[in-house]
Amino acid sequence: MKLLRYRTPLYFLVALMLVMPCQPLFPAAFTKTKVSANEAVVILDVQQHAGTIFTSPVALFERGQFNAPYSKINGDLPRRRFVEKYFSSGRKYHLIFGGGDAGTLTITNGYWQDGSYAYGELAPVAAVGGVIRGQLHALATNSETSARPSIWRRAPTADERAAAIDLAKEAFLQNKTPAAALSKMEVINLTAIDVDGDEKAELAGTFKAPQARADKPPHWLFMIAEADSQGVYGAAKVNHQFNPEQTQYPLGEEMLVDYLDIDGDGTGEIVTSFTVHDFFEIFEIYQRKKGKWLQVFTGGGSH
Ligand SMILES: [Ca+2]
Ligand SMILES: [Ca+2]
Repeated sequence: MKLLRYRTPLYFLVALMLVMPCQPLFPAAFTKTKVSANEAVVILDVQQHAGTIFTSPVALFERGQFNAPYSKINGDLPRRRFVEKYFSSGRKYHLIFGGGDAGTLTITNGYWQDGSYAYGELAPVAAVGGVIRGQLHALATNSETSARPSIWRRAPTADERAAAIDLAKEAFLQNKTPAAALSKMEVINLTAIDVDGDEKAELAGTFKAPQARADKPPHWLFMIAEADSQGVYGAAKVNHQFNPEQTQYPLGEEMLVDYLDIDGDGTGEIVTSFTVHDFFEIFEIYQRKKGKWLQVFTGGGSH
């Protein structure tokens, strides 16, 4: 009995000694497993000008939500942390173009002091070698599963283009754009994509209706158009911009970046870039939910 009373506390002491150093490890190990299972998907914009690959953050997707890459209201630290985590030299991302796996982006140098951006190198698949430049951006992500099985992005056919122009004019009229401006409407960009993998094109277009006076700001329209079962296109989402007081151009111009299925529901989310103050870009993400396109995110960018 005495022995037992002696040995019991010793046993507990030894057990405690064994457990104590382990205790902090259990929550840490558990947390680590949990974080990697729910690791944030980062979405990056990729562009190329004069041979230089430039990337900036679009958004983070975590726990079913699209979030800003970092807080812009809490000083430099959140931006620095983002850049140190995602734009560290040598970090590799899946390059996405036409919704599909387009190769690899490797970060060479990241910068946080005057924004959040990085330079990098592309190892593109043959189909997109040299294509991603100027107006044509791509996306990059750490997600293994966001890409379509194949790249699907092309210029519209004559019929698709004619349908999109009619729909854009209609949408401009609904937004009270003067007929005089409409007569000079320009197609800035029109791209056929396939967000749902049915091999039928959805159209993403940017349109500009200039005012009579060249020094006055234009009306802008970004439109997603989808065909019905008869192949007749309708405007599925319209974003009209008119900023009559603006002095800087091209404020309001919204352009397709590309698309990828971030949440894995089988329909690609469409990412656009939007020129704002001082020519800096922010990004929009459109998601089709129950047949309707919703603007689910605005933000990101290098500044
Ligand atoms: Ca389709
Ligand atoms: Ca999706």
